[in-house]
Amino acid sequence: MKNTHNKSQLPGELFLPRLVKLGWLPFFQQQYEKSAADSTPARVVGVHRHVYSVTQGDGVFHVSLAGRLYNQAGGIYPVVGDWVLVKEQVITTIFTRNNLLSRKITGGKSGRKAGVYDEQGIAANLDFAFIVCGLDRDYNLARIERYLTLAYNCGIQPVILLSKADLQQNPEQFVSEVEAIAPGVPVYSLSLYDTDAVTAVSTLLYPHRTATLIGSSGAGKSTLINHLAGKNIRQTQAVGKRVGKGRHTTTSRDLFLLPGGGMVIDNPGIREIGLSRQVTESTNAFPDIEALAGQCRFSNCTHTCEPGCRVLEAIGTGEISSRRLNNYIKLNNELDYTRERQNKSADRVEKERWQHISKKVKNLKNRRSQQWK
Ligand SMILES: Nc1nc2c(ncn2[C@@H]2O[C@H](COP(=O)(O)OP(=O)(O)OP(=O)(O)O)[C@@H](O)[C@H]2O)c(=O)[nH]1
Ligand SMILES: [Mg+2]
Ligand SMILES: [Zn+2]
Repeated sequence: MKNTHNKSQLPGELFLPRLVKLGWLPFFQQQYEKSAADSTPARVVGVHRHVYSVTQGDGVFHVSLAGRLYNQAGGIYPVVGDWVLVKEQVITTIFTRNNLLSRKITGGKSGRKAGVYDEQGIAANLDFAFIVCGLDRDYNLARIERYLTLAYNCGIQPVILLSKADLQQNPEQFVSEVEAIAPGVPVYSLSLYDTDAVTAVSTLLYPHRTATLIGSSGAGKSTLINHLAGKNIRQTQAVGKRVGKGRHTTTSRDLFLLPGGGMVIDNPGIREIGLSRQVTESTNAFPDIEALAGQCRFSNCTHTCEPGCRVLEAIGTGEISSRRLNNYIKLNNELDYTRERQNKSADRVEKERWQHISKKVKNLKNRRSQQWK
């Protein structure tokens, strides 16, 4: 590494302001002060198999990961946005993260055993998760709710960006619809042709906040990054031209410093948004349903058929749509399932699931045969 600042130089006039511009916080400073004197902090801006791009604010350096970290249980790998300590071109420490946006990748795909899942880190130490959703065929309320659940379960503030607003005559109508399903979440509509909206988004990041952009492939994430950066730093591609395996134009995760301050992380489009719960006491993506659920007659109400269910009552009056309730139940079942998996062996959960299903089928058969008697 070009810079070999030692610890005594760190609070120095040159080095510290550079790190602060990259999102350095007292939380990391405290960790740094407890670390070995001969290594220097840097932020990870790119991950490419076994090579990591890091910066200290003046250019990008390529470094590798210490074998000791590879060999720790399950391997501990840096993700984009991580703060690390570097010594002689090797990452020796990954600082404890402020937060980590991660998703579950379920089994049955890419050669993984069915039912077994992995946790995939997307980005770390974030101020916002920008959920990008196009106002074209991409527009889907249930998917937005899923992204919100993902962000909240990782303890990250979501912001919803409705891109391609120029394709709609009345984009404000979509903003209102999304605001209704995302209470308290900022919602913006954006377009290639509207610089004001891009400026509004960039002020969220000022002076040194970090956001990661998540959304489907073709939603316009890289296009927005180019607009925020004021130049074409990312390749973009028309949705219609994406064929076969090359559907994702962006294939790597990279962090960019914006000219006006702040940082953005571009990601490949996400196809599978497996939910993971990291923080237990988080804001929920469904505060309206949760508030009503607290008033149901039974504390363990499933809001499917119980008498005195306040949620079903709200469905009846149109206060809440049945689409939203179905998605709430679905996402919660998924979270319960993954949480159970964390506590029990995979085989046991699977066995219990099948026992539960066969019991249900048996009950159904009994009920049917009684009906015919
Ligand atoms: N009409 C219109 N098209 C847009 C807008 N923003 C992006 N697009 C187009 O949408 C297509 C996809 O944009 P990208 O920025 O490559 O999408 P992406 O989300 O980065 O996709 P991946 O990298 O595959 O995840 C491109 O052809 C863009 O020109 C917009 O505001 N209006
Ligand atoms: Mg892209
Ligand atoms: Zn209920």
